Amino acid sequence: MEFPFKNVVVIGLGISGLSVAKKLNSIGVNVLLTEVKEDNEKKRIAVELEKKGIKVVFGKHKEEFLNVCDLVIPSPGVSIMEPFFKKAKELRIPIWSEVELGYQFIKNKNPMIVGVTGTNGKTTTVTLIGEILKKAGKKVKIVGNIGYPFINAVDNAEDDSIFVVELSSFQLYFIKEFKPFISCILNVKEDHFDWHPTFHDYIQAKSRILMNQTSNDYALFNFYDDISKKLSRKARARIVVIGENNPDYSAYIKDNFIMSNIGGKKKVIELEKIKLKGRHNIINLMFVLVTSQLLGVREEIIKNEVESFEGLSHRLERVRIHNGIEFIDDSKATNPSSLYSALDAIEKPVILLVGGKNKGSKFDLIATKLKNKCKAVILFGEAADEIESYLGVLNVSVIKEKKLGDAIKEAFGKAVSGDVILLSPGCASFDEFSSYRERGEFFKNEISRRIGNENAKVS
Ligand code: UMA
Repeated sequence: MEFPFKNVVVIGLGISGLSVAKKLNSIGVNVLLTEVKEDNEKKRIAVELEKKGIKVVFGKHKEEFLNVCDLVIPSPGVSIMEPFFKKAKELRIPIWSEVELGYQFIKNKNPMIVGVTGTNGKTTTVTLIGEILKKAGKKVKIVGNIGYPFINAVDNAEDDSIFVVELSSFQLYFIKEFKPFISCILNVKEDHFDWHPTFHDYIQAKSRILMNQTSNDYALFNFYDDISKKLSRKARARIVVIGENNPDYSAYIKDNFIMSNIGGKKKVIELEKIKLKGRHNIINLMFVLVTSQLLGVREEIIKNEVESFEGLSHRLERVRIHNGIEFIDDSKATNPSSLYSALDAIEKPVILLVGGKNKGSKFDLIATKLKNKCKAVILFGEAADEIESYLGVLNVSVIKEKKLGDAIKEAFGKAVSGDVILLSPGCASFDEFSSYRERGEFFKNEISRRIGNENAKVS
């Protein structure tokens, strides 16, 4: 491909920015990489990049960088409220996300792309679709928000490769031509108020997954979810509906089976055979089923993969059972709606560990759920006081701790046989940890430490 831009400013030296800078540099584009945070690791990487001719500037994203610039590619984590964008727009400099850049490199090959977005459940859905396609013998690239930039997968893509792309609102915000053959909007709940100025802005960003699709493409919607359902009105692609017991829908639940209408009405997956917990996961599986069927995968393969899938780490992951107490790591629940789904999925009395760094979410809808489901609520981290203010009016008794470690200690003191100790924070982890993964691992290690490995019984 003849790349049309000579001078590109890349914002952020993380996974995304690093991949973009290297790719553009490899095709002879002048890259200036601007990064606010200067630490030893980033300085080390910067030295390597400078050797290749990539200019790295630490500190504020200065407007003067735009003087010699014909394209800006921000990392997903750079909020739309960053003033640099305003200036770039004033100067009419195009802004692309890394996903758009990746698309530009392969668009002439008419690529087969499955794009999955939604507030919760994206990684689970994308992973399972990818696994099923692999089992069916397809050449699959699982990329995007899952942690592997799209741009890294374009070089060795073959004509019959299928890209399964996890898409955050941050990545969709700056697409231009990116067009999936199959789009999935799993659900849209309040989240990321630290990036988007309003919920409307977040919804708009999610809906951009539809904007370049045509009547040759498919758009899958979740009719259990009000906003996903509403967004179906924007679709130009063929609409595929996932929903509750309605035989006109493409996938629905009946007689304890996930039913499919693709290629004739039939029962495909028996709910009892599914290992994943929670209603929200059944909906994710319906998306997986329909997407795989649309791509021509045999039912038997889909059924086997879905039934044997035990879920991903830190997502309602049963860590162990000890003395009748079950420990569940749901550290990936970084917003209230995800916490809600977790509580919905658990039948036993819950001792809940909730808190961390709030992303501007409200906890009012969760409050009643907490009151009904939780035996004890242990708040921790920066958001503890704020969450407490939502619970106060409901007379839910809470304990507050500064650190997760202390909250876990409290939970051990409260739990008896038959209880669940659930880490489902409803908040980001960045006040105490570098990621939800690190927070989840800390939880698991603390449990092991407190129980002692030899006593622990995993079942
Ligand atoms: N930075 C700036 N200026 C800013 C903001 C950030 O210079 O205004 C710098 C940071 O100091 C840091 C770098 O930019 O050095 C980080 O960029 P980033 O936060 O975009 O992180 P990456 O490492 O590039 O990872 C990104 C996605 N991160 C986010 O969306 C926050 C990863 O999704 C994604 O896996 C990766 O690209 C590959 O595509 C993570 C995520 O948390 C998992 N996503 C959100 C979520 O799932 O809720 C949307």
